[in-house]
Amino acid sequence: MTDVKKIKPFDKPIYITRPFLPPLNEFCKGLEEMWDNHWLTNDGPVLKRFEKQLANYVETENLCVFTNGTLALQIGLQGMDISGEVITTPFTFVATTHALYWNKIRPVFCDIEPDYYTLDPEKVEALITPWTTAILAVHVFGHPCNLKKLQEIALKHHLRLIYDAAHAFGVRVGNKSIAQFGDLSMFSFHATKLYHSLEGGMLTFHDPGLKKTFDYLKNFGFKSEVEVVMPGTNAKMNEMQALMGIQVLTYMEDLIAKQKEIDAIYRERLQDDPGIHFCPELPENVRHNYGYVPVEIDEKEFGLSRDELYERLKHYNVFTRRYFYPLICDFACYQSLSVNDPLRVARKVSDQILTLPSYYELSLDDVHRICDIIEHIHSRKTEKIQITEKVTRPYKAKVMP
Ligand code: T4K
Repeated sequence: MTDVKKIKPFDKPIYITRPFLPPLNEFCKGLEEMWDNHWLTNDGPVLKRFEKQLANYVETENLCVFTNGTLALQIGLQGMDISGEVITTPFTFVATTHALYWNKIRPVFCDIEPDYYTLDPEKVEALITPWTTAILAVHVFGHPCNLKKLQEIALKHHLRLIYDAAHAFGVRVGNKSIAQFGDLSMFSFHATKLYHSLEGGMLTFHDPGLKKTFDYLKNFGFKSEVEVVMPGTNAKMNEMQALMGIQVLTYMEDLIAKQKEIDAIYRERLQDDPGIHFCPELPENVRHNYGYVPVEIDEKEFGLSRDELYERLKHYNVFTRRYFYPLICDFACYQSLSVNDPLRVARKVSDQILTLPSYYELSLDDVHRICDIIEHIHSRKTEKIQITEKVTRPYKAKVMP
C-alpha cells in the first residue's frame, strides 16, 4: 500500500484511451501522394494498398474496408440476407444491436459467460426459434468467443455465425488470425481502438462471393457508371483514413507489447486487492491484443460500489469507463423488446464492470499512479461522496409474446 499523503490528482485528465499517432512528418510525407494525384476517396490508390496490407495481416483476401465498423456490420448483415431473429449479447457497445435494427432484424438477447464476458453457448440453443437465422457474438475486449461450440451450434441448426470483432484486431487463436473464424467478422478501426485508421471498419468473410456484394453496397450499389444493381449506401473509406491505417499498422507489434505491459502492471498491483476481479489470463493458444483492461468491482468486498469508485477516480482526474453499462436491452430504444433469458451473468457484470485507462502513451509510472489512487480511494472508502448519475432500468425479464 502507498503512502496516503503522496496521492495527488493528475495535472491533466487521464482518459480511458488516447489514439496512437504516427510521427507527424511520416503522416505528412504520406499526404504528399494525395496532394500530387488529387485522389481523396472512392477506391483510391492508398485504400487499395491498405486492403493488400490488411489481407496480409489477417491472412485472408476475403475482406472489405469501410468508413466505420457500424456501417461495415450493417452492410455485412444486409449482404448476407440475414433476417428474422438473431441471437446476440446485450453486453456490448450499442452499435452491435443497432446494426441488427437497421436491417429490421429482431435481436434476441442471450446471457454471457462469467470469465470472459462472451456469449454463453450453453444458453444459445434454448433461444433458437423457427425465425432464428444467425448468431451474432462479440469478441468483447478482444476475448475470443467460444469458437468451437458456437460453430457446432451454428452448423447443427443451419445458422450463420457472425462475429463482432470490433475489439479483436491483432488477436490470434492457434496459428490463425481471429478474422478467419465464422461466416463473417467485423473489425472497428475507430480512434479509440488499439489499432485505428482515424475511423474505419473491415469485414472479413468465408465466402469470397460476398466481396462484390459488399463493394456494391458500400458504394451506392454501383456496378458501373450506368448500372446500379442494389440500393446501396455510402460507406466508403477515404484516402486519409487509409493512410493512417497503413501507418499505424507498422506499429502494431509495439502497440500490443505496450498494452501487455500495462495489463501486467494492473494485474500485479491490484489483483490481490479485495473486491477487484480481473478476467483470467487467456489460454496459451490465444495471442491477445490487450486492448482493454476490464475489472469487476465487488461492492461487498471492496467496500465501495463500481459507480462510487468511478466517480471518485474523476476527482483525481482519472476517467475510466463503464464498458458496457447499461446492458443494451435496458436502453430506452430497446426496452420494448421481449427478453426471454434472465441475463443473470450479464446483469452482474454490467453492474460491476470498470475499464481502466490503457493506451500506448500512458507511461508505466502513470499506471502505477492510477493503482496508487485506486488503493488510496479504497483506504478512505468510508468517506461519503455524491453519485451524480444513476441509470434506472427494469430488472424483471419480460416474457416473449
Ligand atoms: N461493436 C463494438 C463491440 C464496439 O465496441 C464498437 C465501437 C462498434 C461495434 C462500432 O464500431 P465503430 O462504428 O465505432 O467503428 C467509443 C467509440 O466511439 C466506439 O468506436 C467504441 N466501440 C466504443 C467502445 O467506444 P465512446 O462513446 O466511449 O467514445 P468517446 O468519444 O467517449 O471516447 C472515449 C475516450 O477516448 C474519450 O474520453 C477520450 C478519448 N478519445 C476519444 C476520441 C474519439 C481521444 O483521446 N481522442 C479521440 O479522438 O465510444
